Amino acid sequence: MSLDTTVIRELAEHLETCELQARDTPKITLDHPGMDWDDAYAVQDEILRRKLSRGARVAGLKAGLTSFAKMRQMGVETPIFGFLADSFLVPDGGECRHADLIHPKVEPEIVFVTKAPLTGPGCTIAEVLAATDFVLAGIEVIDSRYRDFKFDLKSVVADNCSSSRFVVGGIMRDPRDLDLRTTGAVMEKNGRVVSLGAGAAVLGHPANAVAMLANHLGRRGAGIPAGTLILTGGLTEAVAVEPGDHVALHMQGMGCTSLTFV
Ligand code: 0L1
Ligand code: MG
Repeated sequence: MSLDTTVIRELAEHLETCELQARDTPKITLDHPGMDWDDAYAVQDEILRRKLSRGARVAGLKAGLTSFAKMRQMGVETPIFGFLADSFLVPDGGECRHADLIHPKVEPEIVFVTKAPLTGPGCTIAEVLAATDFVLAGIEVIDSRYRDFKFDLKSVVADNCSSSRFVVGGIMRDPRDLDLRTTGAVMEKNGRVVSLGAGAAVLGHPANAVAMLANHLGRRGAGIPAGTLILTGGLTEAVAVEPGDHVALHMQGMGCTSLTFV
């Protein structure tokens, strides 16, 4: 760690205020160029602590930048991890207020829900599949707090990986019945196809994103509890949305999931 506790707290307050007030900010590493990965995750942890202290609950966890398309879009090679608060959840088919966000984008994701704890390091894709209760379709709405998307990876991690809203579908599937590598996804905006992909786009198999999350948490002395919902990362590049846009995700074998920006 290179930043002291006071600075970590100030950065968390700043970034969370930007999130809650839909205000953008220059990336935080401009003022703190020595910020390391532990500092970045400590800022994210402090944002979580602030939300929990006001009565929020953790609705799930997420892996980000797990697809080759997203890595290319961002010019990076490492996934990142964040949390989902209950206030981020939008009901399937529901509305999301665009004015509450800065410059939102949507991405199609395969969602895992665990039935047994997972711990790392050394967690494998086989352990993830054995510990998975069911999978669902999901749309993540990301909304980086950084002005004009000018950020670096540590700033993004501190900003809880741009987490903002998410929707999950209602059709639960047993991963044993599916080949998640070839599970196809088609995302439409206002009835027009804007992105399409398959599960293998996420690290070869989306369960790998869950294993990497367990290994990441294991290095920090934590794990994935049973009953955790996990967004495994966009199968495609993220797509910008405007007020009035209707976004629908058709995930093979998992039905259609949607939301409208109002
Ligand atoms: O969910 C994610 O893939 C995180 C993306 C973080 C960077 C961005 O805001 O585009
Ligand atoms: Mg995502």
